[in-house]
Amino acid sequence: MSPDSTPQPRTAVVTGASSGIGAATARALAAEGFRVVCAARRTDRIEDLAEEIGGEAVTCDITDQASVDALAAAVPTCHVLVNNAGGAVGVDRVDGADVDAWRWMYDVNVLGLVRVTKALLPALRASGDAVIVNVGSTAGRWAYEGGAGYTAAKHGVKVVTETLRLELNGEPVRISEVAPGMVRTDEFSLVRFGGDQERADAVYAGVDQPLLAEDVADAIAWVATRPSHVDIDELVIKPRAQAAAHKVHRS
Ligand code: 8X3
Repeated sequence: MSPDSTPQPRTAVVTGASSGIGAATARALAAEGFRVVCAARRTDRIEDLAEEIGGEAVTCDITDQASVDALAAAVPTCHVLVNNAGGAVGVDRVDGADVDAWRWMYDVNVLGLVRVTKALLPALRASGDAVIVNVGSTAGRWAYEGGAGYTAAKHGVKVVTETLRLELNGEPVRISEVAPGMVRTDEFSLVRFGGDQERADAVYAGVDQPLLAEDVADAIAWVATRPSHVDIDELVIKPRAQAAAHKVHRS
């Protein structure tokens, strides 16, 4: 409460907010009444988004400790942290692994999440009632050929989430994982295939309605707005057409 007793909006931080699931989540949380801190590397994009939703833009590269420290310094109290930033590069088999690409995937998906979580935990604790939502993946549940650089990292997200839940037990900070399957966004597959639009489009070819970023954002906002005593450990969300990594109905 402010001195005049006007309720202050609760603060949410979303990483990777410049596009896709992150941008959609920032919008969904703003619609739920949060003041949303949009964090990402691309300043112009997050400034536009922050203006649209009445939030704040903080330029942040989660692979850089000083950048993450600056984000934490800008957020003294945080009620919701959505660790969304991440990504995949390549579809190397293990016997052809590009180790630098694998290192990048571990850094952005796992270490980046750890850097941000560690830096923001004091602000989350200070809120007295916080939720961390880690955006995992069905890649954190299933192996598939050519996927190990990414699936290993996303399995890492799952295990870090489970471990932190044990370590935070008794504190007013819940931790959840929302794990999407096939989501058609502008960038995920394009980045994975180094900008090859044809290969990126082929991922979704013939699939009747892959998930959209807004579908996942809706799930994240739901997880983040449960009553304080309700912890959603994990939520796996896929399109109807996808039963498993190798079982996708295509027309
Ligand atoms: C899910 C993407 O390609 O690993 O995040 O199924 S994929």
